[in-house]
Amino acid sequence: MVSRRNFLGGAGAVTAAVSAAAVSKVAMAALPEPVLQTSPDTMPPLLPSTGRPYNPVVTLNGWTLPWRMNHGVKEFHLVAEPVVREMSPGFKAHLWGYNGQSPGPTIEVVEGDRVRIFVTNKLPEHTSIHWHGQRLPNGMDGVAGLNQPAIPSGKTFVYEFVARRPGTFMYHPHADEMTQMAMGMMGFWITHPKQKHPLIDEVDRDFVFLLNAYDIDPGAYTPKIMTMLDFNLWSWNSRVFPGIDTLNVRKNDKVRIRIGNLTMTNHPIHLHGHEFLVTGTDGGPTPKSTRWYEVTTDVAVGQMRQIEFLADEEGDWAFHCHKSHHTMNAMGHDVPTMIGVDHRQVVKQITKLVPDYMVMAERGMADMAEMTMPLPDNTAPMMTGDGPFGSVEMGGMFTMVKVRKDQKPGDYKNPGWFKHPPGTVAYEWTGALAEPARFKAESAGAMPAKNMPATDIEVQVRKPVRGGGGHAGH
Ligand SMILES: [Cu+2]
Repeated sequence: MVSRRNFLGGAGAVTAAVSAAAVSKVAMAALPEPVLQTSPDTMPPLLPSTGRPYNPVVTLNGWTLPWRMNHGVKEFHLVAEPVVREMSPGFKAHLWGYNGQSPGPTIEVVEGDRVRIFVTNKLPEHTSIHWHGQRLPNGMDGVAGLNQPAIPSGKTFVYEFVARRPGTFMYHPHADEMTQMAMGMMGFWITHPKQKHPLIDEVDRDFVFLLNAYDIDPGAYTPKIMTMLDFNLWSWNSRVFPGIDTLNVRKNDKVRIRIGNLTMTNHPIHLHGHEFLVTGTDGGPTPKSTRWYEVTTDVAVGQMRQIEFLADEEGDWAFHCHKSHHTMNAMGHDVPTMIGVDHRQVVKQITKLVPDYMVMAERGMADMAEMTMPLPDNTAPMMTGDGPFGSVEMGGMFTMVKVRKDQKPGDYKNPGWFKHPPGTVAYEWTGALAEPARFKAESAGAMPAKNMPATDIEVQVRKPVRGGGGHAGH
């Protein structure tokens, strides 16, 4: 729901109220009314009501900022402020963002538009906005100290420039950048082409999201801003699975997805079931001769990537970062690997001291998704998400592209789980297994088993088999 300025809810309200008081009411009255978003839902595409027409994008778990047309200039009003962001159901973070949410709203304009952006600072410290990737006058580039004085708390600055080249851009502070980006200040910017462009195809669905990361201790609300690499929440638009909406499309839709990376590491983004082309980068549309099909594309820090594919296979297709630690939620990374270790003697000793002691990960980590160890009040389970066949055992940067033949054009609603045609789901085999095929060399005894190096160290292990594998043979 988009609401007008009246949002000061949640525990971030104290800081917000204090700094908001510093912004004069008279000054605000002359500005375009700042539009606020209080919900983390995906807003349907915002069709342009004034200015040149274009096909709007859909921001995953986000929204597009409406503008006011003032003598041919598109005027937007961004308010930098503390926000409460629901990162997944039941888990809220106290972030900094724009107009009620983190990330801020997507700004959509058309190539050649003159754009004026009012930026009101309701943070407890100064800020600025850098318009990442844009051609603009040097003094509008937003690097505090270099291109402009920083915007003090309580003040409003104006940025104005012509959106010169079509493409995919981002915006973020360039003042106390480490803190402000770790707190969630960022947003997306799309400049649509003003006419048919030889390198920019029209598509049926056009999705955008930012890659961002947070380090929030389980039970806490505020990110640890000093973290450089070991983040525990890998998010898309400040949401973690199962909080990230699915990308719902109609079969045979041409789909574009634009991704920007404002974390501190690269993310190989992987789509199941389809091949895509990288049709655009931070520098604009890619020449056709440079495009090749892929199923994974790496998005490095500070980059934008635009992928396109024909959604011609029905189903619920996983779409995620391929770094497996990035499809996990809050977890410690210093836990030793326990696979194959028989804890039973140790557990007996420990439970004398700690009655509720629970052994983790002696058969792998999959049990983590189902186990019932109590979590602190405010956090996201490490891996979770119920699918039609059980736990999906994922977190973080994971969602699905849902392709359906009966999804209506322009309908972005989640169609539910895919109904598989009979005989098209992997199933348990209960018949006899055929003799394994062997290579000739193996049967000729290239390395007979009796010559295998023996070990005289007795290791207490159990096979990692569900249902407590036997101890026989030791
Ligand atoms: Cu990643």
